Amino acid sequence: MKLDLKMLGEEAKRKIRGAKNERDLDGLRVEFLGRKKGKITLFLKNIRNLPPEDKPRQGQLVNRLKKEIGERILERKEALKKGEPGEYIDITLPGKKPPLGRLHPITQTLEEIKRIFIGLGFCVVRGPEIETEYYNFEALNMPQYHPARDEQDSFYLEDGRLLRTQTSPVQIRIMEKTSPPIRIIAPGRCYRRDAIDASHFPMFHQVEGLAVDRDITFSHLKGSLTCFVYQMFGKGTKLRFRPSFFPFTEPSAEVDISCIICKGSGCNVCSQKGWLEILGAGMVDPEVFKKVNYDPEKYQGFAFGMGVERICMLKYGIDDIRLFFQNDLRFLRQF
Ligand code: 2NL
Repeated sequence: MKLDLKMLGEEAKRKIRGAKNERDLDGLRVEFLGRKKGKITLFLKNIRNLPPEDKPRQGQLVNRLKKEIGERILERKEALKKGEPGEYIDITLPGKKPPLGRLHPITQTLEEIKRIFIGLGFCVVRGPEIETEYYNFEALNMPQYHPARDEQDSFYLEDGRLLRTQTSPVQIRIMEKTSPPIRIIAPGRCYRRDAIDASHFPMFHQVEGLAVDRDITFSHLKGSLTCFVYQMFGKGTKLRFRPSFFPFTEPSAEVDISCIICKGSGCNVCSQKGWLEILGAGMVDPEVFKKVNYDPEKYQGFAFGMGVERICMLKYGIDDIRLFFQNDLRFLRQF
């Protein structure tokens, strides 16, 4: 009985604190103190059924509560008139969890690539996204009228400069300023006038790498890229170097890894080939060294370039590059 009265008191006080206007409070007065069916009034009426020795004590308790609730209703009315906020805030409730952000999957992949090459002794370098034709093409052994320089393929500015189509110009700029040995990676945004489809987007990210020293060989390239692949895709991944061509490397190779889905037996992801192309690489062409005043008789170098979106798609089994740029949280929250 005592406990019920206490709980009733708490209920009444809570509701009074939460009342938003005078009408709420009038309703509460009826609910608790109403002459006929008020919840506290009923307690008072019930006293006559109690054993005689309990009557005085209980009567005192109920009357005290009745008085207190009456006073609180009046107090709250005054407070509302003064414009105090109608809502009662329970500061003991746990707070709302703020939604946690995360890094974009491309940023995460970029960070992972950087971490691996930093571990191999490479430095991270940056350069401008707007380049001259000299740095973007000529210094890379792509002279005027080279097919890769087609205006249809690049975003040109009115002044003849263009958005870089790869991050190699950054490495040219570093070589101009620094003498060997160098070991650098150049991550960043690149731009090409490609029609958008599942594997092409006009803006994408690339990481290029370059190592120049005396006696650098193709073996150094194979060792470095094998180490990268083992860390990025797992120790059990196989690598395959296929002969290829780039104007800025000779010899050149395209590097495949054994399909991370079927492990080489053939599936949809690798189009039944068992292999996935992940990057291009080669030994720096002597013509490139001449452009930056390095003596090709004295120095050798290896270089490679990879698309970050492609690496990320292969690592996580994503089949459409456009997902990276639509900012759909249902996609982004999965990383
Ligand atoms: C690809 C692969 C590649 C390079 C980039 C490079 C940079 C300098 C000198 C020589 Cl400064 N090479 N970068 C080399 C081989 C491949 O990119 O698939 N590109 C379209």
